[in-house]
Amino acid sequence: MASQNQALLQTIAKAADQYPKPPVTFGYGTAGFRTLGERLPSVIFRVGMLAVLRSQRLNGATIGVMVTASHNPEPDNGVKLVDPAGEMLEQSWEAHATALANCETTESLIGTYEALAAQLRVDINSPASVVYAYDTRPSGPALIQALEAGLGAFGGRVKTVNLGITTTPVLHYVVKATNDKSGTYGAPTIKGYYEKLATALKTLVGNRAPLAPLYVDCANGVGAVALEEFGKCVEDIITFKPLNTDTKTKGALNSQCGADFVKTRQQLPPSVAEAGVLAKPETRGASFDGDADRIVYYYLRDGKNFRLLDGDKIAVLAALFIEDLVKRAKLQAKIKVGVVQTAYANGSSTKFIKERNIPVTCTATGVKHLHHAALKYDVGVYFEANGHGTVLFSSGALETLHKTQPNSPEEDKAIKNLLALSELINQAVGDALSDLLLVEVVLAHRAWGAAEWDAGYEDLPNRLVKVEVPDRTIFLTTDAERKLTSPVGLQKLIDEAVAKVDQGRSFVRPSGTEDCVRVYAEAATTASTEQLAAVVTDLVKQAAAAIATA
Ligand code: NG1
Ligand code: ZN
Repeated sequence: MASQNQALLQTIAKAADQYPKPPVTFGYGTAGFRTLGERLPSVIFRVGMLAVLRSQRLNGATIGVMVTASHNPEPDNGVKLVDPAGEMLEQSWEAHATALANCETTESLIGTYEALAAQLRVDINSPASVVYAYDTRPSGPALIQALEAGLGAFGGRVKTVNLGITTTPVLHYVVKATNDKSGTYGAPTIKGYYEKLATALKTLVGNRAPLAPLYVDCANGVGAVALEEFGKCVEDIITFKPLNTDTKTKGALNSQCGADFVKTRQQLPPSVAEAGVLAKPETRGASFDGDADRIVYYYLRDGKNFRLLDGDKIAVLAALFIEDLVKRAKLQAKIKVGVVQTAYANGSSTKFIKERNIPVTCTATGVKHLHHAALKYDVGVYFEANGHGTVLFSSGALETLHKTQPNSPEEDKAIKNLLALSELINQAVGDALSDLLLVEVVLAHRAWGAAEWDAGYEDLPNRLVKVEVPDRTIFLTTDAERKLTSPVGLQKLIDEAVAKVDQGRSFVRPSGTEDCVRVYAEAATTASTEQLAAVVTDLVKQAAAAIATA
C-alpha cells in the first residue's frame, strides 16, 4: 500500500507542478476562497485534492465544488466546498483548505497532504465522488480546468460529474440529492431540481389564476440561465420578465444591478428604472445576486417611490404564513416555527415578529450560523437582511405532517400545503429562485400585492458603513457580534453614543469577506441614523489609529 500511495502522490505532484502558487496568502472564510480569478488556479487545483480527501473521509459520499464569487465584481472568482447533505463544508476542514492553499511548493503541498490524510486516517487510494459547477465569470473555464487537473490526478479512483454553468443553490441541491439514498429528495440533476420546484408550485397554486408576471433582474449572471430554463417548466403558472440577462458582455456582471446593489444603495438598478416597467403600482420586481442565492424584492409605491422588500420582509412573510398554516392544521402544539436573523436585521422586523409570539434567534453573520440555529426549530425560517436565506423543516416536523390524520378538509389542505412548501423551499441552502416562488405563493394565497406585504411594519432608517482600518483583526466581538470586546473601551463609547439617540442601535464587526470593519446604525429618524453612524465610524477610526501608532 505504501508504494501505491507513493505512486499516486508522485502523479499528483507532477500535475500540481503545472499550478504553482502565486505570492499571495489565501484564507478559507465564510464565502470559501475569494479573490481575483487570475490568482486562483493553484487554489482550485488544491481544492480538488481536498474534495477527494473529504469524500474519502466520508466513505465515498459525494462532495460539491462551486466556482463562483457571487456578488463580487467580475474579475473576482472564488470556490466553496459543499458537504454531502448539501450544507457548507464542516468548519474544522476550513483550516485544512487554508493549509493546502498556502503551501509554497509542490513538495510542501504533497507533504502536507500526506500528513493530513494520515491524521484523518484516510486511505488516499480509496474511491471518491465529486460534483462541480461554475458561474458565468470569464475566469470560470480556466479554473474548472485547474479543478479537473486536481481531480484527474487521482485517475479512476474519483467519480466526477460536471454540471457546467449553473447556480450555487442548484449545485447544493444536486449534492444533497446524489447522497440521498432513499431516493425521495429528487433526481440528482439540474432538471430534477426544476421539476421538483415546478411540482410543488403546482400543488401550492392549485386552481388559482396564473400568478402576476414578475420582473427579475438577473445581475447579468447565472441566474439568467436558470430563470430561462426553469421558466419553461412553469410557463402556465407564472411568467418571468427577465432583465439584465447579458452574461457575455465583459464587465456587465453585478455592475449597477443585482441584489447587492439594490440592498446597499436602496434604489432600483438604473437599467430597471429606465425600462420603466414598474410604473404600475401593482407590478413588482426582484433582483438576484451574481450566483442566484440571494434575492430582494421591490416596487414603486404610488408608481413613484422606491420601496425595498429585503430578506427581513421575506422572513416575516414566510414565518407568518407558515404559522397560519400550522394553526389551520391544528398542529401548534407539535410544530414550533422560529425565525433566525443576524444583527443586521432591521429592528422593526425583529419587534414585529416577537410581538406575534414567534421566537427570534440572533446569530453571527454568515449563513452557516443561521442555518445551524434554524435547525433547532421544527420549522426554522432564516434570512440575512441582504436576501440570503431559506426555511428548514425538521425531520420531526415532516414526520408529524405525514402521520397526522386530518379532521376536516381545511386541516387536510393546510397539511398538504405545508408538505408542498417543504418541497418548494430549498432545504440545503438559500436559493433566489426557490425563495421567489415562496414569496409568490404566499402573496397568491393572501391575495396580496407588494403594498399589502410591505404594510406589516416600517423599517427603521439604517446605515451600513465600510471603514478601512490598518488592522481589522484587532476588532473582536461577542453576543452574536453585537458587542466589541476589543479594542478595550470602545464598546462603552459606542453604548454612550447609542443611548443619546431615540430607538438607536449600532454595532461594529470586522468583515469576513472584505478587508474592512463594518459599522451598522439605525434610529428613529434618518438624520439621527446618519449622525449615529458618523459618530461610531469616528470612534472606530480613532481606536484603530491609536492602536496602530502605539
Ligand atoms: P461580511 O463581509 O462578513 O460582512 C458579507 C455579508 C454577509 C454574508 C457574507 C457572505 C453583510 C453586512 N454582510 O459578510 O451577510 O452574506 O458577505 O457572502 O451583508
Ligand atoms: Zn451569492
